[in-house]
Amino acid sequence: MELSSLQKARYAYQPKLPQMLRGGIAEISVSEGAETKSVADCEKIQALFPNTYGKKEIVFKKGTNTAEAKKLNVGVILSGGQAPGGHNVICGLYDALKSTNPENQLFGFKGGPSGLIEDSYIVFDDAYIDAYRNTGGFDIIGSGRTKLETREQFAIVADVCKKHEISAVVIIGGDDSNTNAAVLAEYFAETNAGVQVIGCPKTIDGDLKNEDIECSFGFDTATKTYSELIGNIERDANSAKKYWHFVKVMGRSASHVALECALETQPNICLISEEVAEKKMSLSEIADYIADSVAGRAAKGMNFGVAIIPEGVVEFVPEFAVLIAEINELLAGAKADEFNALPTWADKYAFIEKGLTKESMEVFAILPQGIQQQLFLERDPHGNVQVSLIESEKLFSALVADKLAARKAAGEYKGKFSALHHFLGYEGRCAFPSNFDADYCYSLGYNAFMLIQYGYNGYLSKISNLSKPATEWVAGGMPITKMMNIERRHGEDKPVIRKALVELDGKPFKFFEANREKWAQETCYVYPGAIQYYGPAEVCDLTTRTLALEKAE
Ligand code: FBP
Repeated sequence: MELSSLQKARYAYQPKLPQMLRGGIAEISVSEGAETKSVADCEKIQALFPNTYGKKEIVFKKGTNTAEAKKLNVGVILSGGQAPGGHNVICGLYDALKSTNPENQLFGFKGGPSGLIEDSYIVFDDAYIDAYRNTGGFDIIGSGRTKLETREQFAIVADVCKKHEISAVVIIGGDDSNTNAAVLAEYFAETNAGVQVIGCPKTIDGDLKNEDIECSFGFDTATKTYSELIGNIERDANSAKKYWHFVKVMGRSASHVALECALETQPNICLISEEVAEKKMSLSEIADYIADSVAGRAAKGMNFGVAIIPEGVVEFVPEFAVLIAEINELLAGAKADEFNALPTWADKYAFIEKGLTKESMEVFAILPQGIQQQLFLERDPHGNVQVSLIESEKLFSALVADKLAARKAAGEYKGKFSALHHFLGYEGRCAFPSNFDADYCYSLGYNAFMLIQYGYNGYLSKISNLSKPATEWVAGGMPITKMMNIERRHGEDKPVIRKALVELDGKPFKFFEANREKWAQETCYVYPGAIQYYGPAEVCDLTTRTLALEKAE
């Protein structure tokens, strides 16, 4: 493989650890805090996790290491969507493991959780690990979205661990994967399997966040990458002065990514899905809101602008959610075949008109034909609409164009509206990790080893105080059950880690809310430029605006 100059240079970067993890494993001791309880539904969670519930929060500190330095084999998996820094979690884990005892072995199970079931693995060595230090992507061992959730699967994992004398598994994943990590930890405890499970918080979406997890890794790099591109688009818009750019950004459900990008770049418009749901906004109201900015700017001679659209927004529009539910119902079972057999779109449209309620048909009718067809033609294997494939950036620009045409006809608008569309998603998920993510991830991995060495099971590797320099970060662990509550999923009550949506009374949203009117009518763009890896710390080690605002004293 040919290496870029940056890749070679990044190999040499030494990630920063919190002070308490520096100076060698022999000098790290542990301090146990209070017993924990889950954020809600305590009795139910306790009943489901009798062996791992209520354990103590722990913090590492400088002191004599009292853990037994026995030989250890550890397994690790990457789970779910890529997030910059995943390689460094593995590097930190590997370095801690090997510095304790060079005989220790790290098994990387390939292709995500399925690697554990299929016993597909590699054993890392220095040369292999060194080729991935401080790099983006998950290609070190690959990832996957298979869920580890049944007792049959757990029994296979126990056998695989036994075969390789693995006494701990590190699961690097999002809310679902860490939920499954907690269930697996409970299974191992109940069956005395002699295997510990440690989770690490990953996802660019930023929705694995709570009072213990200040942010998931990958969010920093992904939002900086998107913000660079949005800043470039803003500069182009401000140069050419002839286009409105509609930029959809990744984030399956929560709008943390969109909000952070807006805080970084100050676009004219940024939709926040959680606000759309809270205010029960209709598609027409959202389109009017954007059209007001387009028209206001046009009146001042500015026929250009930038609008950020969060990936998941349509699901948060109440009338759209009802429409999707009705379409799923309309095409359930054999009715899908009947629909697919209809020869023309006109025939299909008549079928749809007959099957939807009047209200949903009104919503359907205002959609551009391309989106209407997407809703019916591109469905998942269960026949459901694939909401994530809906090109919402095109949807909103089309709805805005309709609004503006109506305003023009009424003599209320005289501008020009020419829209361009972008989707920023995969280009941010595997970028070289920022210094923040490189440091944070390496620390998470190193810290995961400390939790293993001290014998903890069902814990999340926790690094906090993240808005401060890395030396002041705090390393420790939190029982995963503390973050759980009961939620209804697919018709069943399930213990899960609560997904964190954007808080409308939180400081990041409040800051955005206080400024957005000005951004909508004027041109207040900020051009963040590329991620800086070398240079002054105030440029290179900057955290996200979200974290800085949340932790502002
Ligand atoms: P995770 O929650 O697994 O970290 O993945 C998040 C994400 O990147 C979303 O932003 C996006 O909607 C989704 O994955 C895309 O999934 P896929 O990689 O399967 O296309």
